[in-house]
Order: sequence, then structure tokens, then C-alpha cells
Amino acid sequence: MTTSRITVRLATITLFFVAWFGGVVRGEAMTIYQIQYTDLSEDPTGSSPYASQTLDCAGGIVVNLWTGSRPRLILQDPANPDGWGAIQVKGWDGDDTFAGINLGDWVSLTGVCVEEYRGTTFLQFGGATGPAPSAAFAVQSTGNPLPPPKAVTLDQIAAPLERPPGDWYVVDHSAEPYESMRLTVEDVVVTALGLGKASDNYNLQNDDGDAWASDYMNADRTYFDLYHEYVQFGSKFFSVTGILEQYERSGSPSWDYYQLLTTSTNDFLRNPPGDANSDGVVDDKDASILGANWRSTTATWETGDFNGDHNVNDADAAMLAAHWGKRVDEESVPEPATAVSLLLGLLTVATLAAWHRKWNPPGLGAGVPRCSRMTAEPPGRQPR
Ligand SMILES: [Ca+2]
Ligand SMILES: [Ca+2]
Ligand SMILES: [Ca+2]
Ligand SMILES: [Ca+2]
Repeated sequence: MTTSRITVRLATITLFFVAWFGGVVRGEAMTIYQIQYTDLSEDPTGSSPYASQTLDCAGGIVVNLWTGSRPRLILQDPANPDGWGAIQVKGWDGDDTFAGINLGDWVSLTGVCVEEYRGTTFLQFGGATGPAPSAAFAVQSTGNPLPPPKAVTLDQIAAPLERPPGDWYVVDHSAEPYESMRLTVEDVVVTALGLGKASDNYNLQNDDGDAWASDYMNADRTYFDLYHEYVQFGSKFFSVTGILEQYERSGSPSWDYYQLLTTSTNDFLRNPPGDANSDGVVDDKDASILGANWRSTTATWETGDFNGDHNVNDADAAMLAAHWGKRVDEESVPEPATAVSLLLGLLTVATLAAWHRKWNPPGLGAGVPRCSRMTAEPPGRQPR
């Protein structure tokens, strides 16, 4: 047999096997990275090259479990902490789909179907009526430490832009490597609410830019509330942690955005009241800021107004005094009575007034919160 005939025969056999197995990629389990990774210069959408194929996945550590109409597991492989390291598994067998799986388990999967759904890559795990009826999971180990959330800046997961009248788009998909990973952003303020397809997105802002977040997956959100109770216009956080998800929908209006999904109250670290400079501790630097803006009526948190009434007065001094020395990870809710009594301790109004006279900074403290120009969208349903 000539070489060319052998080549033709091998090609025929190869084609036969491809046809026989259709879109099924079985054999050695693939890593999350392999399933998620896309060369964004070749495919700017960032979609998985294995979309619609059935495969086995070596899996990762369970960093979140979510029960909903389609329960979800979020798996993260600590081998890829900088990108393409996490994926969501969507169950089709109701709340019991992932029974027996706990946070910190390393879970591997067989027979799952890769789905690109509204911009996010899922591994479908489904029973009789689902897309992956033969899917199975195995708990390889338990009690693994959860991979620490990756710190990113807001511009790395940038908020979408609006193309009037009401279409939202991302400039590029450079956030794609972080899809489904746990991320944390620091020193952010809520500057807009009511955004996104289901009006449950809010805008986080700092000097690096803007990014959208949502609490729809937050287990500690009060049922029927759109947001976690900590999230209000002007809420300020030392950090917010969540899982990044893309949402995309064509039509009119069309949507494409990334949203940071918080999962519990622990995902919000609030600056202790009094931490005017947002460095995570209440100390003399903050007292100096408050003193310098004493009696201002147009103040912000950064200039000493910690209760949001725009005035810098004894109420703010009391809050600062009550949290003196507190760090962000030991933040407590101030009780007015305690605060007032402590006010007479470390910091007194007289002290603060004296600081004010000493510095007498003209024109300081007239800042107003920066506010995004984003507008609210009509209510709709969040993808589930
Ligand atoms: Ca995506
Ligand atoms: Ca993806
Ligand atoms: Ca401080
Ligand atoms: Ca105040």
C-alpha cells in the first residue's frame, strides 16, 4: 500500500470515529482551564471552544453552592489563580442534584455538556430530561482551603457602556479570564442602583472606574429584596467579593455586561464608621480629617460625615470615637448610647474644634459623591 493510500485510509478511519462519537469528547478528563480558555485575539467573544460537547472534567474546589430552579456548583481550580480557573455547573435534577457536596470538596465530573448560556460557560449536569443525562460527579477530597479571591481593579471587570436608547455593551471581553472566579474589589462606593436586565445590578465606583455587581445569588439577601441590606446608594465598602458572571442577550434592548455576584454577608467588608480615609482603621488620621471639616454642611464620608446627613458634627465625632482603633475585619455596628459615652473619652468636641481652629482649612469638605450617569432600566427577569 502506498503512503498516500495509507494516509487516505487513516483519514477515513478518523472521520468515521469523529462521526460516530459526534460532539462527545471523552477520555482524559479536561481541566477547567482547558474548557474555559480562549485566545481572545482570535475569538473576541471568549466563548469556550468546547461549546455543545460532552466531556469529562477534572473539576476543582467547590467555592459556592447555590440552590435555585437550576442549582449551581461553582468550581475553582487553584492551579489557575490568575484566570480561566473557574466554571459553573448547572444542575437539572432539582435541589437534590448536588446532595452530599460541601464547600471545600474537590469535585470531578463525567459526562457533562458544555453550554454557552448568555455569555457564561456552564457545565450542564442533567437527569432524564436534561442535556447531560449520564452526568455524574465524584468527590475526590474534602476540606480543601478555598482559593483566596483574586484582587482585581474595577477597570479589569469594567461596567458596560450604554448605546442609546438602552442597549448596553462591554468595550471588550478582557474580563473573560475571570468568568466564574471569585474576585475582590477594594475601596468602592455604590453610585447607582436599578441597572441591568433585572434591575438588580448596582454600580461600584472608585478612581479606577466602574463595575457592576448583583446580589441575586447572595444567600443572606432578604427574600424579595433586590439587594443585600448593606447595598444602598452611597454605601461604601472596604471590599466587595463575588463571583464574576457575564450576561448577554441580543434583541431590543440588547445586553452584554459582567456582574460581580456576592454570595453572603461575608462578601461585604465595610469600613468602620470614622474611617474617613478608607485605609481600614480608625485612627488619628481620620480624626484630623474630621477636625479639618468640623461644622461643614456639605461633607461626604471622605470629609468626616459618617451618618450621611452631610453635616460634620458631634454625631460623627461620636461614631468615630466609638470605633477608635477598630480595623475593617472587626467592624461593629455602633450603638448610639455607647458612642455618646465614648465620645467623652478619646475625642471630645472641644478637641476637634481646636483642631479646626488650628488648621482652619478654607473651602475643604465641599465634595459631593460622584454619580454615574447610568439610568435605571425597566424590571425584567434575571437569568436563572
Ligand atoms: Ca463569557
Ligand atoms: Ca467562558
Ligand atoms: Ca483610617
Ligand atoms: Ca454627619
